[in-house]
Amino acid sequence: MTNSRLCKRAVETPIPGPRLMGLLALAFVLLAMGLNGPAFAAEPFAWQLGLQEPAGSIAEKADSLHNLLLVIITLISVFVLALLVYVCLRFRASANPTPSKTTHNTTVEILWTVIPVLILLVIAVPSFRLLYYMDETQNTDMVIKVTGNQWYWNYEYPDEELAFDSYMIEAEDLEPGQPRLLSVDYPMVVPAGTRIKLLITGNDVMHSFFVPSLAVQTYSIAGRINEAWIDVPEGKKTYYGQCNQICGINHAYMPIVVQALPPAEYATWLETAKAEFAMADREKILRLAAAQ
Ligand SMILES: [Cu+2]
Repeated sequence: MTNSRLCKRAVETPIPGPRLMGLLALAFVLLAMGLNGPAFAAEPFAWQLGLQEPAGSIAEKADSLHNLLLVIITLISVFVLALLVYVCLRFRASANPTPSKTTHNTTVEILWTVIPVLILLVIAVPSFRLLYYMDETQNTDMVIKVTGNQWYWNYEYPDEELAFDSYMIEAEDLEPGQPRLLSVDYPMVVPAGTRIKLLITGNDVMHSFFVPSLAVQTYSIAGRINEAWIDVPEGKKTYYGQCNQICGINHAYMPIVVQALPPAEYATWLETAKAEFAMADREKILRLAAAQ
């Protein structure tokens, strides 16, 4: 297409009126609301607006803090924009030919120092409350050790003496209903309605254990163990996440799947997992080594 034809088309295309733009915006919002993901899985969905639906007490608190901040930053942005527009119109050269030479105004200076400090204090209270809440790893029911590797995760259940690797399922091997780039062969299975302490570490480069709906995002660093906890709600549900620390060529291909099962189903899974993923009997290995 030549330039002149492009220009012609641009001229011919009518600019949508404000009413049409409003309708489009409304349609967009309705579409985003209607395209919610399935209730049994926590994953991103097409045309998503905002955060994933929060799961568990940490995510709910993080979500409400996010919503509070959104209101505050919107009000501040609108206020600053209104000031800018007012200044541009009121003090433009034609409307204000002899500008004032004022350089200081004590009242205004005190106000623009004190008000932001007060806003920051208002934000700090719920923010610190959430930080300390996320730190309460002592009130948990069980422990899972999570190890980031290039490029897969390893989940270890120290109390059950089992551990297994979790690899992404390639696109051609996906079964119907399994999301692409998010499904794994062996998910981290957890009992629903429990608080789980995560011990997150790494085996090579830095990774990050990130499950948005559970509001956990913790670095996995070799030689260091980071603590976090998740509050898995009641009900059978799958929570999807990804490594979100750029960790090499297959960074995008080490998703995280947390599969919450009701207690009875979890117990059944535990039996099969123990048979399949039992860790080596350390005592036996040491005895054998000593006998040689
Ligand atoms: Cu990684």
